[in-house]
Amino acid sequence: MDLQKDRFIKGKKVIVAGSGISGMGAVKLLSKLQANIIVYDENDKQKKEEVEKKLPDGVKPEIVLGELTENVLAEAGLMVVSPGIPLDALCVKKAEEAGICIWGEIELACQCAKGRLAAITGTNGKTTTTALTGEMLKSYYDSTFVVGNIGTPYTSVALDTTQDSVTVAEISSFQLETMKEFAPQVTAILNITPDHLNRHKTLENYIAVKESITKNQRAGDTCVLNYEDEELRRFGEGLSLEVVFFSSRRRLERGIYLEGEMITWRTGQDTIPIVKVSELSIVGIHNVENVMAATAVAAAMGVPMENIRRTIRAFQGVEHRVEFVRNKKNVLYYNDSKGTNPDASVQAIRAMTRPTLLIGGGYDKQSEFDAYIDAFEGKIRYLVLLGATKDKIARTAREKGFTNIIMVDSLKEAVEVCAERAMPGDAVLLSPACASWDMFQSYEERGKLFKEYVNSL
Ligand code: UMA
Repeated sequence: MDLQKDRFIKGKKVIVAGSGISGMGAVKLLSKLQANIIVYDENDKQKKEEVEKKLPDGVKPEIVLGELTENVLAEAGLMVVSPGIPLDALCVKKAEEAGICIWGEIELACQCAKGRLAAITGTNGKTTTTALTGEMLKSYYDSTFVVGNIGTPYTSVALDTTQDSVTVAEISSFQLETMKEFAPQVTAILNITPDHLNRHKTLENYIAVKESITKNQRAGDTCVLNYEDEELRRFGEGLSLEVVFFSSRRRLERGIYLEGEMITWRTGQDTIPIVKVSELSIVGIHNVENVMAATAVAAAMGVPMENIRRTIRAFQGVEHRVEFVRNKKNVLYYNDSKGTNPDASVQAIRAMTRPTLLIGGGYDKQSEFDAYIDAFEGKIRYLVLLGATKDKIARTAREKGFTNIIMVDSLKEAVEVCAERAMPGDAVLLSPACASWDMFQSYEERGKLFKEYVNSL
């Protein structure tokens, strides 16, 4: 590792591609390793001063916006790529042609971090599972880090880790594409349903990239998998690792499953009751699965079962994931801005127990919305649509006989329309089934604005 760092980093020219939060994390780490940093961002609509404001204190790298020229590429040894930049982006292609080594931001962090690492991926549930696993680790270990797609770049804390640290990372398919030596001791793949197909092109590519999370694991390492996902079951049966399966639908010979109300773990000899479903504050069967996965990951990281139980009972969930916002005139408002693909939103719709006004639509990832509409099951009173996908979703809904559709131009208008039409006893749910990037910086911004509009009703 030190060899790699010396070769590519200390005193060397390193290009950080992307000036978002990953890029800034990478700059922080690279400046401590005394690299000669260039921050590159394709977006030339932003000003250099805006990028400067985001930089860590006292760090003044060169900033290049727009075109990546040969001059900038000359003599660079490494390009650290942010997850939002696809590998076929022009800047990456140019760097490759110039013989520059390409690392993702997570790979850079792994090359520099110490201690043990658990990495969690999957199409849905990874933020909740990572947050819960993080709480379990914190209940037992003094030095715990919770990083990755959840919002804290791994690079921003990698140099604070020690041999005694434990880290749990939420890892997206975008981040997996650029892994080289990334080797977590424990991994989990929660589920795989079609997502980000505009980037990965085919479902096969997307599955392969998700499963590559295990590629550098060694005998004795653990991989936690959802038995009810046929692809993952097949994958797990072929792995020569310690595989822990979990299932919310059947009893397993070995693994974690539901025995009536009780989440139960059957190991070789023992049957261990964990907690009852009624003890969870987070709702829905998908959250039972998240609890099962977090339990398996934390146990593999050495957390005693008593700490795991205590943490599960106290866990209140994460922001933007079926988050209760407000009760106004007996209408309950929920923020599920993190419903960024149809499958995530299906889970949120299923978790609703009242007649619901649903706000959907957003950035076009070329998803299909049949499952989203099928999940309505007579429960959705109005579908309020906005964003790039609104016509596509409306078409699918009409084809399936759902016509209570209202088109709006902004999230504010969506909230107002819902407030006008909702009756006491209803719920209003923002669960767009789409990413936010057509109208907002991020799903967090979308969720925060939703809460602001709801709270000012
Ligand atoms: N950019 C380019 N060229 C491109 C694309 C982007 O220069 O071709 C620039 C943009 O102009 C922008 C910067 O790159 O200035 C943004 O980089 P980024 O998109 O990688 O975003 P970050 O702010 O670094 O946030 C990323 C993750 N974003 C994405 O993967 C899109 C965050 O996940 C993550 O929390 C953060 O790193 C820390 O690890 C968000 C997300 O939506 C939550 N993730 C997707 C998901 O969960 O479905 C994968």
